[in-house]
Amino acid sequence: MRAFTLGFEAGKRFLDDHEIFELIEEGQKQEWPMPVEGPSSTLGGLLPGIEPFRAIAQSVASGDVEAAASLVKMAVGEGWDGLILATDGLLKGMDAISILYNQKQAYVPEILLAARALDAGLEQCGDLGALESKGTVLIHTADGDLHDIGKNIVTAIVAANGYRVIDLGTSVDSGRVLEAVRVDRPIAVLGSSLMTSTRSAFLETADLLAKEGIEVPLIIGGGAIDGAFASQRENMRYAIDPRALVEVLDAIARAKGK
Ligand code: B12
Repeated sequence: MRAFTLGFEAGKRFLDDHEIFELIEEGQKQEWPMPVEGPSSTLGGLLPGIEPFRAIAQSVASGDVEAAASLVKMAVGEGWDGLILATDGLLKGMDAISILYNQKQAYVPEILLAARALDAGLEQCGDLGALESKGTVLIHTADGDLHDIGKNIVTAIVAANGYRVIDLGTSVDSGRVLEAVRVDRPIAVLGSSLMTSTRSAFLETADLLAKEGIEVPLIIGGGAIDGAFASQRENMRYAIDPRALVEVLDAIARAKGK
């Protein structure tokens, strides 16, 4: 059994077909905020230039679950490293569809289908979480925030880099984080927030940990977070993406002699 399971929470897949179709209907009624200004991109221009990464990324970006699984399986069979296929292929596809979304050339259901293809591809990457544990980390999304695709990707990458990741789920309040920190004694708490309305929950969590004399760092990321926001508390840090996060965690683990 892997230490993480992308797209599942408490044993439940995050959205079933019925829920995705409901979202499509809902999305057609919704006014989404305007996209980020800038030149529009094409999918091809956003994908990696070399194979097998390009085809794998394309299968994710186009939400093709079967292709993602079979292309990764084939590449693993040819001797490619599962972690490289994940970071340089599968995740690049997810990045591409996110950029198209920002330019209003893709919509929420396409992001959700891409997340499924990513999940199917990761399943074929081998036992990414089976490395020696460098320490335990807790992950959660900010209180009020239900966006979990990014959190699940971060979970997969951090686990693949040798950490035991305990996923507290979505919309987790500071009291629950404190409780888990006391039980699991992590080397870091990770927080994801995609909404500006929910990110202030991290200030509350950072304050509660400090008030209780707990020295564990709260490392935050996601679309609603930047360095300026994180710098508001001494025990809070920002990581721009999962790779930068792994570097920070490795430094913490090294300082602890791991
Ligand atoms: C998919 C989606 C949804 C899905 C979520 C499904 C799910 N299971 O997650 C649904 C449809 C449910 C949804 C609902 C809503 N959404 Co929404 N959603 C999105 C969307 C389109 C994509 C997010 C996503 O998954 N991206 C793909 C992943 C891979 O990227 P990511 O999350 O950014 O994660 C990466 C990095 O940020 C980073 N990262 C993430 N977390 C962390 C943590 C750490 C520690 C680190 C180091 C890195 C890191 O690493 C990840 C991998 O590279 C975004 C638009 C966007 N461009 O982001 C809007 C967006 C986030 N949603 C938005 C809004 C407003 C809502 C709703 C309020 C809409 C509504 N009217 O109901 C609700 C809120 C529900 C709630 N209470 O949380 C806004 C937020 C605006 C803001 N700045 O506050 C956005 C930005 C859309 C927009 N342009 O306005 N949403």
